[in-house]
Amino acid sequence: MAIEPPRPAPASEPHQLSKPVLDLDEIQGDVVIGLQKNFQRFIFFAINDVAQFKSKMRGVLVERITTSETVRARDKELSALKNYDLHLMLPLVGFNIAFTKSGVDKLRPGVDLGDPSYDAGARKQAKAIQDPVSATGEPTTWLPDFASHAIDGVMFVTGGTQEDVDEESHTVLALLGNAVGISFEETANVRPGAERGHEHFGFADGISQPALDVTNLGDPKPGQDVVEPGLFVFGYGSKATPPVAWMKNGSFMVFRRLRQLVPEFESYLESQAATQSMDPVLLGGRLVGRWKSGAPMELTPLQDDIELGVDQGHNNDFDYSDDQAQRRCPFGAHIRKTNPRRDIARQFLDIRRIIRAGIPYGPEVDPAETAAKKSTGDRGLMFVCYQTSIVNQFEFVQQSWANNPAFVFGKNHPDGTPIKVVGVDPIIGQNADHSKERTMDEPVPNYPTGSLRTTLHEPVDFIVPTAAAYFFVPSLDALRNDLTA
Ligand code: N7H
Repeated sequence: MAIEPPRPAPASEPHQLSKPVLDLDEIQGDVVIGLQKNFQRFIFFAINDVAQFKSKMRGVLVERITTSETVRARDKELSALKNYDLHLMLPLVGFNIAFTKSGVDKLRPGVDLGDPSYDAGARKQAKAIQDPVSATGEPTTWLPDFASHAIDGVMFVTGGTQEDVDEESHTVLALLGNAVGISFEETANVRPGAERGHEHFGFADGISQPALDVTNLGDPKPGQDVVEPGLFVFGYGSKATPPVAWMKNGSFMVFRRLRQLVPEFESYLESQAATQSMDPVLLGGRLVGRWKSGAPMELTPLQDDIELGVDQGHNNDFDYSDDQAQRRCPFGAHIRKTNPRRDIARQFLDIRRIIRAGIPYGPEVDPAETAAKKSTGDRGLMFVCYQTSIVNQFEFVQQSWANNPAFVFGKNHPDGTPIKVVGVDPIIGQNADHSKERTMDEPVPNYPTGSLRTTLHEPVDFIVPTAAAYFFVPSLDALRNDLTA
């Protein structure tokens, strides 16, 4: 297998010799580490003048791209300054760019990047992943403004403040001039105050990611599975020889704008918990697999543990292997459905992993919405994930795991009888065609020791897909040469 030439390693670390070195100067910053972001502007665009776009990209824009190396250096600076609150003052502007199939076709007509789902695009794939679609397969819940415009690419502009993001967005758009037209744009932002780092249902996010088996991204955290880098970046490991040579140091990106029905979710927790004589906070945690603090059910099933929630040395250090009767974390919980850890063999797990880089969007819940138990504001998650196969990674997790009520397979009740319906993922599972009743096997009220159980009924999809697109995120070299020749 051809990999990057290994860097000479000290004699005391012979095991390092076979590991690849990621070319962090070539990989865009959001892919393997994640751009630092309080605010993120998503600028979806169409290329109107190919020659002009190529010349601006090659000439000036590529120099503005934030690489993974820059992101890594900023992370180091930030952690050094954390105790002094000075990190808030660092200039953290980031800029990345990616292209849909139609965008790549304009820049390199006829090239095939080898991923059928990328080729088809998110709109055509909506039906396959059971998003709500019309009889003709058109998504029915997408924002008309997004759905009605052609999208050749997206620019991510990130920063510490709204002003920084506005300024950089203005600069890159001015540089591009008439070369592009804006199809849709929106600024997302982390939630305020103590909710920072939490998504709109209130749960801490961005805790668990796969670690890459490379020499130059630091050591894995306890509990973090180490996986081969070819699953996320072309040019390494299993993807040492990409379908097209210039895909090296690139990645596929999935974008989904997921509206979250927060008052509806809260009100469901209240009413359902009442029927089970349990605390709604606990029920919420069991649907997700973590308490709001981030503390995993697997390690603290009966009460939240705020210190554990933020303790990166422990908050991801579990693998379900000693919880085969789902006494601690339900098989159907969101994080167990989307990363079943040792519920399945590594050879079937690693190939499905994704690197997530989402950010919340929209206003906080209004008291009137809480009172009415109904969303009027539009809020949710700009879900972003990276992988080298959209069909085998994101789509597989969404369709064959989250939406599939039978997954995880082969689990038994404490009396040894098979569990037929583990449940649709209560957070992201889509059941738009109502082909199956949404239920989840839930060993309440007498977990973690008893053998009684109940079935939770989930009448609503609490997440509504309102936009989606599939992109390729090229290396800087490809942007300087192959895509702009
Ligand atoms: Fe999920 N949530 O708030 O409930 N997610 N997610 N996700 N998600 C995770 O462990 C959430 C979505 C994964 O390794 C946490 O970092 C919400 C999609 C995976 O143990 C929380 C939305 C897909 C993991 C949420 C949403 C995934 C994960 C715990 C949409 C893929 C890691 C924090 C609005 C198809 C699992 C953490 C692991 C974790 C929530 C979307 C997948 C709190 C609200 C679309 C792989």
